[in-house]
Amino acid sequence: MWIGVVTIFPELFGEFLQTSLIGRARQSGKLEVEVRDLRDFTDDPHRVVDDEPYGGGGGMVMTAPPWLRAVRELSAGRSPSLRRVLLSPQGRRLDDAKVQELAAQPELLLLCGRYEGIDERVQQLVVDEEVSIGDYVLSGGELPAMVLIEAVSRCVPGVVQQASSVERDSFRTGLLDHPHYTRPAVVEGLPVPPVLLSGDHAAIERWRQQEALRATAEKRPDLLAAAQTCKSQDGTR
Ligand code: 4FV
Repeated sequence: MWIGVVTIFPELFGEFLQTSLIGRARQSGKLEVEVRDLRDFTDDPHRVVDDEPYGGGGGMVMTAPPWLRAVRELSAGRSPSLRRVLLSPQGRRLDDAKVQELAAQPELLLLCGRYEGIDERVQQLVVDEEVSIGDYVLSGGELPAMVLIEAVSRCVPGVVQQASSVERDSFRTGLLDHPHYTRPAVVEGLPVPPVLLSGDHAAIERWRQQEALRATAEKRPDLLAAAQTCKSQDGTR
């Protein structure tokens, strides 16, 4: 999978791309991430990328020409199915279904805005979709881009050693994850649930299912409702 990123702070991706899962995925060639500085696509001597908003009001807006040049130059030679994604609060909320959909694309180009945002005509001319990581405003699209890269990378075959653990991930099953325990067996008087020490794998699987359901009902009842709706829609009930 190839992921291009356009940002005015390419240095923010440094350690993130060298470390752990993403670092290994890039080393193994399963993932290629190309981070480009938007300022390299300006043609003015001061490499300016922002200007005052038409209509007044505070803050600055990112001007369109560098973005149009950047997206078109980075799209050249890429497959027609290249998905150009602008990270913004106006976007569709990122969830597991969207992660899986984006992970199925061979190539993604991520646009990271700053300031008050990017001139709207960029979205109209060279953006396929907007994605938001949540209903709050950040100072830039870089962290959302890293969230998306990490989530999508876990879906790339072979990136997560234990593929089964991805399949069992929260949300993939429509439920939250079951509780996890490891040594020591007693923590400040709190024991491990005995079934987990029983060696009875069928009983352990049943317990984990029950605990996943309980955690979901307790912490995210909306997920249960969604699971019910899906069930009724796909006629399995
Ligand atoms: C954001 C989000 C986000 C808005 C103005 C960058 C900032 C600044 N992106 N999900 N929430 N972006 O807050 O994706 O340009």
